[in-house]
Amino acid sequence: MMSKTTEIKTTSNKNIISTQYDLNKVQVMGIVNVTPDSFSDGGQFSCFDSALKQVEKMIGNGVDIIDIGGESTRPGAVDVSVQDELFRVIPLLKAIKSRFDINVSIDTSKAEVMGEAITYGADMINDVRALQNQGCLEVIAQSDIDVCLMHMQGMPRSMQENPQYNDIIDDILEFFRQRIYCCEQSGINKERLVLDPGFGFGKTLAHNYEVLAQLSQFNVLGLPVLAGISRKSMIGNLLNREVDKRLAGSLTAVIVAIQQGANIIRVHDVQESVDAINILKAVAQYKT
Ligand code: 7PJ
Repeated sequence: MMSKTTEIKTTSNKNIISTQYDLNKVQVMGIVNVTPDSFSDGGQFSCFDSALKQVEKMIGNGVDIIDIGGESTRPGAVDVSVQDELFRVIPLLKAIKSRFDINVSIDTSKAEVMGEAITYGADMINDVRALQNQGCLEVIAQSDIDVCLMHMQGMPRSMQENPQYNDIIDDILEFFRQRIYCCEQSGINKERLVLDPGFGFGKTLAHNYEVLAQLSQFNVLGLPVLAGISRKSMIGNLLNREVDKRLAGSLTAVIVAIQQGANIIRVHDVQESVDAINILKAVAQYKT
């Protein structure tokens, strides 16, 4: 069961300058949102039910990790209480773990949710606030699960107002170095960490494309890199497409991210993303 997670831990990327990459180790993380705003009817039961169906379908399509999110982190989103988040996420985690043999990541920034998620068998914590909230480092240090540390400038409510950087790549690298240091100081082994530049989190359209173009620079830290671009406004705003018309743009960005050394891609459209990876693999066989 843990073998897939182990793969994340052992994935190292030495292709900082060259465009070679280990396609066989690329992992697909499937997004399962259990926030009321991601379901048109908003009902808890149907939310749970349809989430479980979605998970089953993703597994059939070759997903490696299921990422469950109970807090909306969209620009302008308001805070969710611990109780609400637990209520949305934990029953689904339990249900998935009792039915399927699949790695589960919990997308949360709350120490209490992290603790419960660990108790009920989560394989990874995906934190858009990179364990900066109170108590998070301690909870993670007491466990042995993997953690995704994401970069965000500002907070969801206001992060898109006027993001500014000296040099976005250097600034994100410096953030990663600091967070890795804090993790290690707290007793969290570096081998447990995954890094994510956080597309759309306190970044203009130009910032997002610069990060995508330069993604391989984050491999210098020797940790797996996760890219979450699927259906985001960096696709929609560039192409002028509503959220349900962003598949072609999302897939193209996924392919670029993989060619730039991404080890994990976080996507809504698992089947299509696995297809894209399989095309890359077929081509890679004949590369000289
Ligand atoms: C990300 C995330 C991302 C990681 C969200 C959305 C917004 N976690 N959670 N990376 N985005 N690690 O999916 O559009 O990019 S929520």
